[in-house]
Amino acid sequence: MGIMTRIETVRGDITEQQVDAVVNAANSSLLGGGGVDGAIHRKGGPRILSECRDLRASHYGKGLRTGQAVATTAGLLPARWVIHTVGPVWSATEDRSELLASCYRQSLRVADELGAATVAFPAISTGIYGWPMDDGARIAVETVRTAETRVTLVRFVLFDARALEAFTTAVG
Ligand code: AR6
Repeated sequence: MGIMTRIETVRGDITEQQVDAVVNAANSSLLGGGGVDGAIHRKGGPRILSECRDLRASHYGKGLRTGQAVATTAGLLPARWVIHTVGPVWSATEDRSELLASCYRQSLRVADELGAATVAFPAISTGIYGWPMDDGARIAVETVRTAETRVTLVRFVLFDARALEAFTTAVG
């Protein structure tokens, strides 16, 4: 199934992607933050936050766990849905790679549930959460490549030249 998934890397802003779903590098509160999360809520408008609040109240009283993913609509963004996932904070002493892989896998699972065929991902955990870019890129690409999904296009949207190079190298 994953063999049907085309992978591309572009330099750009996740909020501007014309795809079915964009993935948000959120935190467990689902109530916003900086980086990608801040940009998505700023450009997407208050509807997204209001749906996140409803999700907290109905299903995630303690917050969304690291490695999990959940969808809202996309408000004013060109995409139809935002898939919020919580990356792990980088640790030098504990291997949290499986949690980072889980973010990509669970986001694709949610995309399948929504019927989203095209999905844009940021480089989850590589900003405020401190994950080394090359390793984050390797995990992202390996996980998408081996995922069982009906998603036909995964676009990695990288904010700067350095991140674009890391992901392009990982795609090979
Ligand atoms: N489009 C694409 N990539 C971006 C954008 C953008 N608009 N803005 C930043 N990046 P981060 P994290 C890159 O910090 O590390 C928030 O406060 C950025 O350069 O957004 O998972 C949340 O609420 C980096 O390479 O996410 C959490 O508390 C990558 O996207 C926490 O940050 C991810 O950086 C999550 O930290």
